[in-house]
Amino acid sequence: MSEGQNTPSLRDVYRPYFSIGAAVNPRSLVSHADLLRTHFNSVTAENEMKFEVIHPEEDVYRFDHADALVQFAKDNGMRVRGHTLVWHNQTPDWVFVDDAGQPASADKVRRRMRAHMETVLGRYQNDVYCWDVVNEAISDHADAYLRPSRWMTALGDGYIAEAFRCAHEIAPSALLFYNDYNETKPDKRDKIYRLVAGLLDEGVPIHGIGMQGHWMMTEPSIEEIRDAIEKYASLGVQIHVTELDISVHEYVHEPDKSSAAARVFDERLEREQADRYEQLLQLFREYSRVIRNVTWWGIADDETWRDNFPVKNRKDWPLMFNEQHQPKEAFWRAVNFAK
Ligand code: HAH
Repeated sequence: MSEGQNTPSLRDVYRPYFSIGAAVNPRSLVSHADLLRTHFNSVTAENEMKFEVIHPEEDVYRFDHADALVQFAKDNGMRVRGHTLVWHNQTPDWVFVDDAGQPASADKVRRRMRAHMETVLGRYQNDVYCWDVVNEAISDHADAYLRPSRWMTALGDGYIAEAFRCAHEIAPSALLFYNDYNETKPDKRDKIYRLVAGLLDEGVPIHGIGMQGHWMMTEPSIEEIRDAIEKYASLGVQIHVTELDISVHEYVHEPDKSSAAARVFDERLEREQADRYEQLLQLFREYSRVIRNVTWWGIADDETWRDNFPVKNRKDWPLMFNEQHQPKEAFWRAVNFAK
């Protein structure tokens, strides 16, 4: 069956609740353009606005891919979520070293952070309405609070507050988010809460929490997700689900990755995943007062980072459209709810 007149638009069905987003890349903007135009009204760059891509050398900015994404969004009446400014990953070494190859001074790193934001936030001032200013700054370990990172080494724990203040000065009308994964695990959830509560107490401009939503079929439980939403919402900030996907595999931790069994995405699995998505979207609708955007980390199952995470070369089927770009059972459950 092809995408016919009778397929409702996900974004139109969800208009009363929140905007519907997808992470895109230069290839999928072409190969998945029809699905994007029909079902989505928000896009996030999967990689093209990350530091190492957009600002690979101190005097070199590469805007071609990000510009194309912004143009696609404009042409199709979509909004753009910016991802991401300050992160321990996919940030080039030059940011943290001086001409002699030694760790750069705090002042130097601070100036570089500002220059990066002035150029990137400045360029997209009118096109990107919100930014993941800081990504994944909280530790996954129970005995640690912040994740060690080169930003923190250079600037101290205050780097997070600095990043938000700087972003706000440069783009005063942008909505500024803190974004993280494992955001529903009680220990990490409470640390994210503590971080954002502390920033708000200090008067730091932060407007939202991004819950990445890289989840599995049974974990986290709906109750855990609800508890996290409640806790974050109690801070008075908005929530975006920024990187949603539901892997059909068990999560596999480091040493035994190779033993992870492959699966076939059969009818039973498709139905189980649809049950999961039905519950999730019902929960999100219930909290639509605070959840203002839900973004999938991809568009259709033919192209997903989950094929290589957490296990390399293991096919996964985490999204709402199948490998042929047709709506999956999860899609029909998402649009056919009792209003
Ligand atoms: C996210 N990290 C990042 O925010 C996103 O930019 C990236 O493209 C994919 C997922 C999730 C993550 C990871 O990459 C590695 C370990 C844990 C979690």
